[in-house]
Order: sequence, then structure tokens, then C-alpha cells
Amino acid sequence: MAGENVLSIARSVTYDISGKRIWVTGHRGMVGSAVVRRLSRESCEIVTAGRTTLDLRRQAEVEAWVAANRPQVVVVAAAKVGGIHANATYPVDFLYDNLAIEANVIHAAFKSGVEKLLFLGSSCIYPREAPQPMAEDALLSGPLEPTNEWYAVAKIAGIKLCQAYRRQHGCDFISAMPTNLYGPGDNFHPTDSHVPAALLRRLHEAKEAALSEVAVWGSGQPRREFLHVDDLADACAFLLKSYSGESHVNVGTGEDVTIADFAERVRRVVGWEGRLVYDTARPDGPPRKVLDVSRLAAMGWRAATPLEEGLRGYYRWFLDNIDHIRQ
Ligand code: GFB
Repeated sequence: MAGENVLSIARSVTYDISGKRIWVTGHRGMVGSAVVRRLSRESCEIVTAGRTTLDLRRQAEVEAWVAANRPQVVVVAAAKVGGIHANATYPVDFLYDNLAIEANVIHAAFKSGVEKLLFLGSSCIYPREAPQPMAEDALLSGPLEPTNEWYAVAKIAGIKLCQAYRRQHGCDFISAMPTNLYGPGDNFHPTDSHVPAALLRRLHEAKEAALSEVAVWGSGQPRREFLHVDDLADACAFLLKSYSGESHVNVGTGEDVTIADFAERVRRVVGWEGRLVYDTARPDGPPRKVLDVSRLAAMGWRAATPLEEGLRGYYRWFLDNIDHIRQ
């Protein structure tokens, strides 16, 4: 498996998930719940374990749970996640929790003979100054973005762990790197969330309170790519069925917008008429983050949800769940 190149990766590997017992970790989070929704359309059996049943940071608990429940496939969607402020505020949680979760789940999967494992990372694994769009081989080619290096280091370790189990033990463990995500089940915390949830909530509350101005963090100039989480879940199903290779695979739209443009789109979707002001005391993070998605496109998968349409559905979901979100 070492030394695979793009051509060998693009071959069609088929793994039949029908009838398989699939453990989706992190099933209550935005990504895990989307993966559960997507896999419910397949004829497989989905197993999950709530936080009160299983603490993924405890190795013995994880190994006992896997030995007792015997999944054949594992999707590692569980992670401590958050936006630029949360990353800076909780470095231990982003590094230690994520290292512990991935090490425990991946090792337990190896020990119990899991047939296929998909590990999910993030586009922040790439160097801050990586050429844009960022191809898979930009990994470890330069220094990381300081605002999220704790999370990035943990996710890079997860990719390497999957590669190590492939090389040493022949395990079919693969990794996917999604870009910035939004969608149902997002975390709408006012300060710890990512920009889509933060702005959707802030602008909705501005509309309710008839405010004339709302702050957007940073200069508005950074560029980001936004993928609907249901598209990511579809890519996960696709990769489980048709990919086996050592390289991680980028998952995104391949298109980016400035934060100012994104904020304006959210403003239109919410229908708030006020003015956006930029709080430059807040960090911008990396100047640009857009993935090169040509490897996944060559395999036959593309994102389906245009940003405007995705944002409209996102706002509907927010309104339907607002009581729960505000608790
Ligand atoms: O979503 P976000 O925190 O993710 O911020 P990153 C994206 C951009 O939006 C930054 C700006 O330039 C922020 O300054 N922004 C504007 C805001 N207003 C807000 C706001 O109210 N809240 C937030 N959060 N941002 C994350 C990493 O970086 O990307 C994670 O920290 C992860 O580890 C994730 O990798 C995908 O793209 O900057």
C-alpha cells in the first residue's frame, strides 16, 4: 500500500456495506447525525453509543464496548470541535480529547478485526501558507495556522494512525478531510461555534431585536469554503463503498467566498436589513482555505448543495429547533 499515487487511488474499490454493522461515533453531533441519516438509506445496521454509556477518552471502556458490540465498520465522526475562538480557549480539549478519542477508537477497531474504518479530519491540517486550492500532498509541507494548531496536530495524528495500521497490519482504514461545514445539528454557541452558526444566530437575534448593526469577527477578508454536512455524509458513504488507499481524501466544494460575502448571504437568508460591521480586534485565522477536490471528483463524487440553497435549509432547521438551541 505504500507509494500509492493518484492513479492507483482513483481505481474503483468496492466494499459492500449492505448487511454490515456500522458504528457511527459522535452520532449526536452535526457530522455524526448526518452520517446516521445518510446510512439509514442503506441496508446496513447502525450502532451508536451515547456519552453516558461510553466515554471515548477511556481506552478500556472503548475496547470493552467494541468487543461486546462487534461493529464491522466504524466511522470516526466523534471529536471535540469548535471555531476560531474555541480552538484558542480550550487547547487541551482540542489536543488531548481528540488524540484520546481517535487513538482509542482506531486501536479498538484494529483489535476487534473491524473490516473498514473511516476517520474524519479537517482542512485545518494543512499549512497556513499552503498553495490554494490545497491538495492532499500539501500535508506537513509547512508550519500550521497558530489559531488551530492543537486541533490540526490531533487530526494529523489520526490520519497517520490510519496509515500506520494499514502499513503494519493491513487494515482497511481510510481518512477523509472535510472543509468548513454547516447544516442541521450545528453548534450555535454564541462564541464557541464556527462562523456559519454564529452569524445565523446573531443575525436572527438582531432581526428579532430590530438592531441596526451586527459585528462580524475579523476583517471579513479571509476566504473560506463551506460544505453542507449532508454532502459530507454522502461523501462518507461513497468513500466507504469505493475507496481504499493510504492517502486521506479532501471533501469540499472546491469553491470559496470571503467572510464578508458569506455574512451578506446569511443576512439575506435571515432577512435582516441592518449593517454588518467588522470587529478587527478578533482574529482572521488563515487568509484562505479552499480544498483541491480533484481526487474525489476523479473517483466520481461531487458536492450537490449550492450555498444559497444550503443556507436556506439551514435557517429553516434553526427556526424549527430554536427552543432547544437556546437552552
Ligand atoms: O468558522 P471559523 O471559526 O473557522 O472562522 P476557521 C472562519 C472565519 O470567520 C474567521 C470569521 O476569519 C473568523 O474570524 N468570523 C466572523 C467568525 N464572525 C465570526 C463569528 O462570529 N464566529 C466565528 N467562529 N468566526 C476553524 C478551526 O477555523 O475551522 C477549526 O478553528 C476547524 O479547528 C474549522 O478546523 C473547520 O476556518 O477560522
